[in-house]
Parts: sequence; C-alpha cells; structure tokens
Amino acid sequence: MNIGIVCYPTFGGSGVVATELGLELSKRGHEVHFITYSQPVRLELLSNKVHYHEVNVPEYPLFHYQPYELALSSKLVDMVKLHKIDVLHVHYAIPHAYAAYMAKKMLFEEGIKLPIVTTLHGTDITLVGSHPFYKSAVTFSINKSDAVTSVSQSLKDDTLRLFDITNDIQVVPNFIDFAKYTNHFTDCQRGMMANDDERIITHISNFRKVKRIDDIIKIFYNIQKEIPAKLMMVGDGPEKEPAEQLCRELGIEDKVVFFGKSHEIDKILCFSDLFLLPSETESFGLAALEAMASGVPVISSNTGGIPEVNKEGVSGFLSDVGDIDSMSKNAIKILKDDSVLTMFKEQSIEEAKQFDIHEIVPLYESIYKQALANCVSI
Ligand code: GMT
Repeated sequence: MNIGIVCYPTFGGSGVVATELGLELSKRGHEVHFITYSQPVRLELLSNKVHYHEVNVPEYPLFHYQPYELALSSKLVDMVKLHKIDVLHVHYAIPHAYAAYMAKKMLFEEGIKLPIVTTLHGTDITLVGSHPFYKSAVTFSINKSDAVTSVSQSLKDDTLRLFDITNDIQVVPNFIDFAKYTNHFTDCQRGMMANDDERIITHISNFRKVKRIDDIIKIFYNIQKEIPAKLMMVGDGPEKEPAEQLCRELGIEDKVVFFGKSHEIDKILCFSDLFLLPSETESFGLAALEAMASGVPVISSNTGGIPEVNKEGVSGFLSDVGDIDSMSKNAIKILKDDSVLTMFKEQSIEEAKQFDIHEIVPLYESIYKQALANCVSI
C-alpha cells in the first residue's frame, strides 16, 4: 500500500508513535509518505520506501494566524495525486483530521477516493479538543473519518463522554520496538552519571503543567533522604525553569541533571533504575512503556490510560494524582532492596512485551484495508 502519514514532527508521543509506525510499515513492504511541517525527530533514515514531504506556510503580514490547515490540505491533495496514496493516516485530531477531510473532499471532486484513518492521542481530546472553541470541528472530523482509533480504552471512553460520536472507535494501543531498547548497549556508562551506590531515577516529558513536574522533584526529594540517588530530567518545556528553581530551594540541585531534549533516550533508560510519571492526565504514557521495555519500573499516577500500561505491583506502583507521599513510599519500596529492584526490572520487561511493535502494527494494516474497502463517498 501507499500510506500517507500526517503527524506533529516534534518530541511529543503522538509524533513518535506515527514515526515508528511509518518506519515499521516500510519494513513490511509499504511505501510511506510523511507529510508534515518539518522532518519528524525520530525519522532519521529516509529510503526508497520512506519519504518526507514538507508543508510550507509562507508568512504573510496580513495574516495574524498563518493558515496551516489550508497549506496542509492543499499539500495532501497534491501528494495523494502525485504518489497515488491509497490511505491517509492522521495522528492527532487537531487540525490534522480536519485538514484531511478537506483534502478528501477536494479529491472526491476529481473522482479520487481517499480513506482517512484518524488516531486520537490524548490532548487532542482531553485538554484541547473538547474546548468549546474546537469541539464542533473535532466532533465533525472524528465522525467523518473512515476509521478512528484511540491509543487506550480510557481515551476511547473520554472521547465518547466528551463528544457526540457516531463513528466506531477501535482501541489500538501504542507499541514499542524492542530491538531499540533491549541489549542495545554493552555498557551504558552508568558510572558517568552516578556513583555505584546511587540509584538513578528518570523522568522524560515535554515539561508541560499536565506532567506535574513539581511532584517529580518532591518525590525525588523524599527518596534521596532515604537512599543515595540522582534524578535525570529529560526534555524541555515551560515547567523546566520552575523545576530548576525548586531544586535550588530544596538544596538538591547537585543531585538533579536537566538534560534538555535528547536523542539518546535509549541510553538514558539503559542506566536508569526507576521512572517517574505522576501526570495529571495521560491517555497512554508512551514514555512509561519505553521505560518498562528498557527494564525500568514505573511509579505513576493512576489516571487515564496509565493503568492499562503500568501494572500495580508488577511493573511498578500507581497512586492517586498528587499523592506524593504514596509515590515516594512506593519508589523507596522498589529501590531500597537490590533483589526487589531486579524483580521489578524483569517484570517490567515482561509486561511491556504485550505492546511489541510486531503485535500492534498488523492491527493498523487491517484497519487500512477496512477503511479502503468501506471508504464512503462524501
Ligand atoms: O503528552 C505529551 O507529552 C504529548 C502528547 C502528544 O500528543 O504527543 O502525548 C499524548 O500521546 C501519547 C502518544 O499516544 C500518549 O502516550 C500520551 O499519554 C498522550 N498525552 C496525554 O494524554 C497528556
């Protein structure tokens, strides 16, 4: 098949999932076309089966807001015609599903059918999409897609609760390419980050409010009072500076490393002992799954889709959002004893295996086939 993929090319989970999916589809013989405003961060290799088409939005002073949706839908029409794209898979409803619908409509006028598969990722539903400013357009785009998927049952439930959905939503969980996370390094150079007697605790995100970055610092503060430890903070965003300030106030700045955005997630996870994800809401928690696949147990909140990934007492522990005491105690429970930590590390890998890329990508392939067969005229 010729598959078009539209996503956000940044460090966010939805872009990562879309990129890994495209790369795997190309390995399975499909021709994949990424259509987005810059090259996706994890799309390192282009090949004869993986293409990238940039959407340009020329600046024009008359426009207070540059019309990205317009440029995207035009580019989609052009690319579908030029590369004979069979199916378009859009990740994140806003504005991708909406632009895809417009492209589909324009193509239909020329007698070309374009099935659209929309994958809902979380904030496009829970935080942004349900805002009254966007709700009508998001509802419309979801209902007009030929197939709709959500990355967790929890996100599906939220979508049905928040929008007036007439379309079926299939749950296709996020996945992990184990080859990238297991036995990748013979030596992950742990000694460069911490002493032998110190535990390494890690958090990776885009440092937005929803990630509750303060909670991470406070949990770590409690842990390091009981156990020698270092905290690795990976990523960048609006909450990074306040977090650095909080570390200084608590006098732990020499125990916390702020990496900024990193392309070496696998290496950082390789030397980590515990992952913290105390988010306010999380439709899935791809970062937690990446940690588990690397043998890093997870201390998380029990919100949204996280319980579908992190299993209580198996791959880690879950607590109510904001319950710093409970998360600190659970972290210490795992970290204080070598044999307990080893057990949780092994269990995390086992638990992550159900999300293996080879189990999940065929589900998308069959959804593309269904969408092609059922693509309705508009
Ligand atoms: O939450 C983020 O940091 C980014 C966001 C995105 O859209 O890229 O992530 C959402 O999609 C990920 C991939 O499906 C999920 O793993 C995240 O849980 C989800 N984030 C939220 O729901 C807050």
